[in-house]
Parts: sequence; structure tokens; C-alpha cells
Amino acid sequence: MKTQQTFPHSLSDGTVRLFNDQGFVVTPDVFARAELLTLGAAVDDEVARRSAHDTREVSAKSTYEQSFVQCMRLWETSNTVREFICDGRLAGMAAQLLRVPSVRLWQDQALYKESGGRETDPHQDQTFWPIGDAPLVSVWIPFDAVTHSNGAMAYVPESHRAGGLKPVDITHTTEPYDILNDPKLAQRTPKWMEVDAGDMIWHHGYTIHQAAANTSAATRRVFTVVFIADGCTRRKSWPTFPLDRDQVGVGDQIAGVGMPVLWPKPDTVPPVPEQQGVLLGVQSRVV
Ligand SMILES: O=C(O)CCC(=O)C(=O)O
Repeated sequence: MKTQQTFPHSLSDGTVRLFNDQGFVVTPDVFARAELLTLGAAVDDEVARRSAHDTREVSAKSTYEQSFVQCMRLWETSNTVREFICDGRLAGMAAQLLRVPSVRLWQDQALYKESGGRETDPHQDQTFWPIGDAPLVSVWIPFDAVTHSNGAMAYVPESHRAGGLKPVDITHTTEPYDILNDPKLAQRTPKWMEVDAGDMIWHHGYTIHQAAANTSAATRRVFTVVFIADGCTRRKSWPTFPLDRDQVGVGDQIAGVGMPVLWPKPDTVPPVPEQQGVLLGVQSRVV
């Protein structure tokens, strides 16, 4: 049996309460400046390598692709990213915010909003996946200062209390649901969050959030990681890359090489799955 671990980055009661009350919270100074530069450079390399073949202008891309260049599961292709994600800091913070003893990695991704990139439509993350009410938290890590003009995020306070609303098709394959006008919302005014490099914003899986368009000359460089409480089960059968890859059926506990327990911190950095998904764009089906 593992002895109880102390959190490498301990959160105050106020931070945990704020997250649970309003559905999002900012945590400054988790990574030292030099660490942020190292992580940013590793993510830059991955995005450059994975998207090198795509030379289209933003305006020539699909509506979804105009929101960001998306590269998923960098922990599987970059040792540097893997070490950051698995070092217990982010996962320990996720466990504290969710008030659970143990969390697994659900996914990580780079979301690079190009100059001229459009807004990210308001949505909830959790309804994308067949995981019911599993405790879920996402951390949004910008590598540069983010303002409204280069793609800041906005969150609807307390919207996580509404639970799962109608899913929003942010891919624009169908008309996206106007979630900000959902009758179940007590508040519907998003709060814009301009943050410095080094600040991280955490949001609950049901918190409605969106991002502004990037009207600046530079790419908005952001990396996100999503954690799910350990011990949850798959609820529905619709195709879901991490669950299908690890052959998690409906009713099975969510577990597998692709979704390792990261808090408590594993004794060694977990191995990566043999099979990878598409390197650019959304990973939805196992091919
Ligand atoms: O960065 C963005 O534009 C959107 C981010 C987002 O939707 C998320 O992190 O869940």
C-alpha cells in the first residue's frame, strides 16, 4: 500500500472553495519561469512537427480549424511534456480542486490560436464524453500573456452547477447550440480572464467557457491538461478515443495505459500506449 503523499503544490482552502463555488479559478506561479519556457519550447516543437505539412492560410481552414491548431496527447510523443504532466504538481492540484483522493489523465492538448483565428464557441467539455457526472477538471496553461485581443478565455460563473446541458458542436458539423441562452442557467454573463504567462486557469468539466478571436499578430500559445477522478465508469457507447483505445466498455471502470493514474504520483513515469491517434486535429475514433 502506498503511504500518503504530500502535495508538491498545496492549494489554499480559499482557492479550492472558489473553484467549487464559481467553477473556475486562477493559480499563479506553479511553474518557475524557466520551466514554463522549457515546456513552451517542447509544445512549440510538437505543434511545429505535427502541423508542418499543413500550409493553409487560416481563412482556408474549416470553421473549427480556424479556432485553433489542435495537437492532442503530446505526453505520448514528447518526453519533456510527459515529465511535466507526470511530476505530480498538476495532478495533485487537480485532486485537491476536485476533492478526490486520486486522478487519472484524461487528455492533454496544445490549442494554438493563430493570428486571425476565430473565437472558440461557448461550450461545456464534459458533455463531449460518455462519462456522466465524473469529477473532471481542466487546466489551461498559456505560455504568453493573454488578453481579449489575442484569445483570452471567459467562463460563466456557477454554470457548472447546472450539470450537463445540451452538447455544443464546436466543430460546426452541425449548428452549435446557443448554450449561453440555456434556460437552466442562473447566470449567463461570461467573465473574461486576462492572465499573465505563468498563470493557469482551472475549470470544472461542466463550466461553460469560450475564447475570444485572436486579432493580434502572434499565435496564442496554450497547453491544456484534463484530469478525471479515478474510479469512474463509462456510461455510453459513442466513439471516444481514449476509452476505445483501452477497450473500456459501457459500465467498465475508466482505466488503461492511455489514462494513467497521476495522483498519487506514480513511482516511475508511466509508459505511453503503443497505438497513437491522429497527430493533428481532434482524436475521436481509433483508426
Ligand atoms: O483555448 C481555447 O480556445 C479553448 C479552450 C477550451 O475550450 C478548453 O480548454 O476546454
